[in-house]
Amino acid sequence: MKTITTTYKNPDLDGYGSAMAYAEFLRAKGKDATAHIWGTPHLEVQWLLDTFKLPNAKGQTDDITSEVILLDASSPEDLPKPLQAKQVIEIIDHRKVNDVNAFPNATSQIELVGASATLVAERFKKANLEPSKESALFLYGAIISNTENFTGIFTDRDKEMASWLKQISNAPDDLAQQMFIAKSDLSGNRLREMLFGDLKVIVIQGKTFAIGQIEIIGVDELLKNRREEITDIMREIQKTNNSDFTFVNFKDLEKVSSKNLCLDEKTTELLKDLPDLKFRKHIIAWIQEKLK
Ligand SMILES: [Mn+2]
Repeated sequence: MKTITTTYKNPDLDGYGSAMAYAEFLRAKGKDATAHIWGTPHLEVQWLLDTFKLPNAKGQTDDITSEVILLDASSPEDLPKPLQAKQVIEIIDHRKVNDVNAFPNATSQIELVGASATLVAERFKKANLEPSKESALFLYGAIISNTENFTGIFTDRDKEMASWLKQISNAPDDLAQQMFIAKSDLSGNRLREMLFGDLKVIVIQGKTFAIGQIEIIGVDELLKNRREEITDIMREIQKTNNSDFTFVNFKDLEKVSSKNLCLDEKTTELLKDLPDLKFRKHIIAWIQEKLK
């Protein structure tokens, strides 16, 4: 039986790297496993692949008979089409809001660590297996990226796995810095691609929210120089998704601060008493609570 490891479409490094490394883990266990990725991965993924000449995942597939393992994702809407929920036999994720019950044949490991990559690394460690240099770099990069180099959300388990993986991968000491600079390059069309690529559309109390997210070094400069362009893209996002509320969360990776740019008065009004929440998922949770 073939096994597909995958994650949500247009993945970040945690999704991509976890799928790649877990396929390697399964192959070491004698399984016929391959990572398949849908859409366009985030810039940081492409940067890591190019800079370190890492192997690419396979592209999308219409194989609806193989077993599927879902990483860094745990809701049916995250499952790339045309894969079926019943194909999924295992889920490894680190988010609180999940929907594992929608997968009738899956076992799941959901633990609130900083990255799914940490959970995958721990699988290697527990099985006394050492990941290849390439997989170690995928997982290390994913932990660094997801925890914003240990300035965001993380646990001791993430720290422990990161130092183990850094040794194996022989990653440069300034990998985080290099990666953050690379993903901050939103020149030309990249800005639009980033806004559309990392868009969360969610319905809360019957209202559609379209929430973009930009995590870069240099938020102030970006807002100063390209504000109008960003507003135009937000208008386009609103039209495409027919969203009632539209805003973008800008997180500065150097200053460890965040700002929200709202498309209209109504959205500004809704967010006016938002406390200092840096992460999109926390902002969403706050809105869910507020509109209850
Ligand atoms: Mn993740």
